[in-house]
Amino acid sequence: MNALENRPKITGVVLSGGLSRRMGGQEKALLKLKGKTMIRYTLEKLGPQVNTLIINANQHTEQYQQYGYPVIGDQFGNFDGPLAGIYTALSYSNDPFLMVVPCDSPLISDNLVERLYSGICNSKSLIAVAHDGERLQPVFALISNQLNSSLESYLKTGQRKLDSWYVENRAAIVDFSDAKEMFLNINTAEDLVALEKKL
Ligand SMILES: Nc1nc2c(ncn2[C@@H]2O[C@H](COP(=O)(O)OP(=O)(O)OP(=O)(O)O)[C@@H](O)[C@H]2O)c(=O)[nH]1
Ligand SMILES: [Mg+2]
Repeated sequence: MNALENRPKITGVVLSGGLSRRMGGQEKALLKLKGKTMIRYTLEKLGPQVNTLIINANQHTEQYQQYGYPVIGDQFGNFDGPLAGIYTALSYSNDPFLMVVPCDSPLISDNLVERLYSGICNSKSLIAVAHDGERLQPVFALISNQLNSSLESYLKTGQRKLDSWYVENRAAIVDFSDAKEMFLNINTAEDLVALEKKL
């Protein structure tokens, strides 16, 4: 049976609500890598692993809408960081789980969601977050929709750090040290050129 039929529904969100300062303010998800925008790589990889896709972006909404998925802007703060995007997506989605990925890591693996979902099942935690063997990768996480109000309270206290919200909720940490290339993160024009050469 298909993995999607065996588990609760999952909305996938591509977080693309940042300012791309290290890219000189150019919306990095919309930059091309081998003729294809970075966000398209992410959407194509994540799409088959989830039931619904949404894009979280605060600028260039019309361009994002061309991918055919709902585009939602942050409902909290003003470029207050990735947790604001996660809160926005949790509020928007009615599915039991939200799969969060960033817009600037185009090499995500085909079994990312499956492995994080196993982390949830094995731990009974409401969050599973990826670890690359050296450090936590907090924008690669599977989060239960039950945590919507916990996150709202956390943000209202003025806190913005993903890591400490995960600790507060006893997130399960899932080891991806065997697949760490997926966390390659394109923040600068040099990063983009280097990956283009590698592919
Ligand atoms: N929704 C939302 N997402 C954000 C925000 N800031 C960063 N992100 C997302 O979080 C992920 C990691 O962001 P970074 O690469 O660290 O930051 P960035 O703002 O995109 O780029 P820099 O300005 O160069 O740091 C990316 O997918 C960003 O789009 C924000 O204020 N709101
Ligand atoms: Mg980044």
